[in-house]
Amino acid sequence: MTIQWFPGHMKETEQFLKKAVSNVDVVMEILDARLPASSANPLLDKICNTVLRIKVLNKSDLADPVITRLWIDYFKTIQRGSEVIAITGTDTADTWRAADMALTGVKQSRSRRIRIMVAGIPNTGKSTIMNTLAGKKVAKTGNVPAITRYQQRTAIKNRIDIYDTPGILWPVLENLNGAYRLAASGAISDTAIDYNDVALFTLKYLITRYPDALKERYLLSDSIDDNGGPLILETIGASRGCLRKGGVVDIQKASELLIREFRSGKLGGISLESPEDFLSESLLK
Ligand SMILES: Nc1nc2c(ncn2[C@@H]2O[C@H](COP(=O)(O)OP(=O)(O)OP(=O)(O)O)[C@@H](O)[C@H]2O)c(=O)[nH]1
Ligand SMILES: [Mg+2]
Repeated sequence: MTIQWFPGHMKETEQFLKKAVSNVDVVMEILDARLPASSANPLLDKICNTVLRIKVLNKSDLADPVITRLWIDYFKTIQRGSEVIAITGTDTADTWRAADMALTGVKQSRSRRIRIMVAGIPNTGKSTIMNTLAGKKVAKTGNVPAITRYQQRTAIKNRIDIYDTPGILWPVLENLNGAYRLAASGAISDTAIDYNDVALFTLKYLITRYPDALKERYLLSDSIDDNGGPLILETIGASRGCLRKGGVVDIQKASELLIREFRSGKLGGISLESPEDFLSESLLK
């Protein structure tokens, strides 16, 4: 199965970013801390290669803190020179630490305001971060992708202007594991994904890496098989009342429930990829 989602406003945003990027002082690239490699947009690498950029692993409250630490080390050592920070975008102190890090390399001048651009894939928390820095709600946010459709500038304290931009993906999501992780995280519209496929992909990972979290949340028996995804969905569906007429488990509903609960952190801090996964998958290409 392939997953693709590149609506028109993303192409327009790509064109906008190409023009606008040379006029900003620094770009804060907002990644999803649960999938820092899969949520890195290769288009942004190309567009931003001449401008100062820091990586912000947002939603770190939803990620596995041990894996997030590994990612920070990975970016600092393997990708030498990358400034990187993990934050929770609703936390003011965290978010200002990220902004201060972004400003470290910026030459400041009394005659001009500083321009920070916030960019990344959909639903990683860009507008939330702008709101937190502004100290009030200036942009709409929401837990579905493509909430922001147009760029928006907001003046904040310390003579800084923040430019929030719509989340963009790239036309072909060639890495299928990466596409599934994006789908599980909520970066891809529900209309472009098959929930059952995404739930089975997510379960396979959870069974291997987070079996205890899975067992605890869904009261599963002690032994869960590596290929036990379909059975687990049956169990979740039956215990949570995801039923069709005649009491048959509705696997679609059970899949939606699992993904919804993963996205909102009900299973605890979970990361969908580690640097090791990323490196071994890159070698397979
Ligand atoms: N748990 C958690 N939720 C967050 C965090 N940051 C943002 N969110 C939530 O994530 C969802 C997406 O946030 P937005 O700020 O709208 O994301 P965006 O990147 O602007 O999305 P687009 O405009 O669609 O590209 C919202 O429901 C936010 O409340 C965070 O650090 N932790
Ligand atoms: Mg937004």
